Amino acid sequence: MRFSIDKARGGALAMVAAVALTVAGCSSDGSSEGSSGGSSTGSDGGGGGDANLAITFLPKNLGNAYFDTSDAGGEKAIMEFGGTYEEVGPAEAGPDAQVSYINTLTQQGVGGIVVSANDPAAICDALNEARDTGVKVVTFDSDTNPECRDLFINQATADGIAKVEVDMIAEQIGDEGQIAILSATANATNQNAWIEIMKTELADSHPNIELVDVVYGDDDDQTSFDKTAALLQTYPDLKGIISPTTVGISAAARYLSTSDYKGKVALTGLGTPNQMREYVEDGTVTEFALWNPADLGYLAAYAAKALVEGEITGAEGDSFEAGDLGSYDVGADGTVLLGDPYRFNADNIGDFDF
Ligand code: RAM
Repeated sequence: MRFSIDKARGGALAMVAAVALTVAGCSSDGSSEGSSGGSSTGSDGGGGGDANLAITFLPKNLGNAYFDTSDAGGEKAIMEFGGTYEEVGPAEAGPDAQVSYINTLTQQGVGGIVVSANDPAAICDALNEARDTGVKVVTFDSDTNPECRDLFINQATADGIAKVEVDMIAEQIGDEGQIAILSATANATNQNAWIEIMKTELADSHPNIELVDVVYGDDDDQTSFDKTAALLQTYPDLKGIISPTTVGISAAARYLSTSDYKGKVALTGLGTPNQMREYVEDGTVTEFALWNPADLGYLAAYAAKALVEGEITGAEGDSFEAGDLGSYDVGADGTVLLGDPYRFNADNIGDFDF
């Protein structure tokens, strides 16, 4: 079975290796400022002559299994090409929570920052100040406005991600009834783009499904759990929930699994197999989707390397090598596409470990 569908040469191996790295413990503690909060591996320089291959990953927040896996993929790539890996980030996802980390990285003179943005605009000034000093900026997972970064590594098209989620909920509730969305933070670029397309897709192709509410769990486990409980109380006829965030869907599944709603209210969206396995096995969840976060981080690290080494500028038509994943092209708006979303269910979830 191929996972990152078009580009999976060695992708499964990268995934397994990345899981091993995650288990080995690459993530940072949740509170420290700047690079002191991150782990550091690899060695300086080696792969790029004089190029500054000190590359730091800055996730939306620390303590999120999705980013543990994606950033481990980045670490694997950086170790392959002989750079220096670090991960820093805020304990809680918030629109400008990453600004102080970006400023510190700029002062430290890193070569590249790989960041998933909690807000399309709030970190722009800090990123552009970094770029003015020569730092290359790659967004991955959740973009900023395009003028604030050199490249965006997109996990899958927004249309594809929105459509798979709408298709899954429609299949699970018989294409009719009330549904709600439990999202991440209210400003998240990625979730907001997907939600807008989901609304259009529902209106165009599923006239008997009514989206009654969109609520925000802030990519915080307890907030997402509480928002799930509130949704079920507020809407007694609710037939299903879409949660386009790995934090939200796992918290919602945990709530449903011990409630009277288990097996009656459908839950789907975007999750990691390891966080969702028990809820698929106990019948709380039928099917959900995601891409390979380890491949996403791995690709983003190689993109940063290509920028730092001056091999590409991020212009449309540029192409670069991404280790085991092969060659990638830069598309419109400085975007590189990883692949397609993938559906996980009882038949295949045992094949995955991340
Ligand atoms: C959460 C984050 C991340 C998103 C995944 C699906 O981990 O919000 O940005 O891509 O869910």
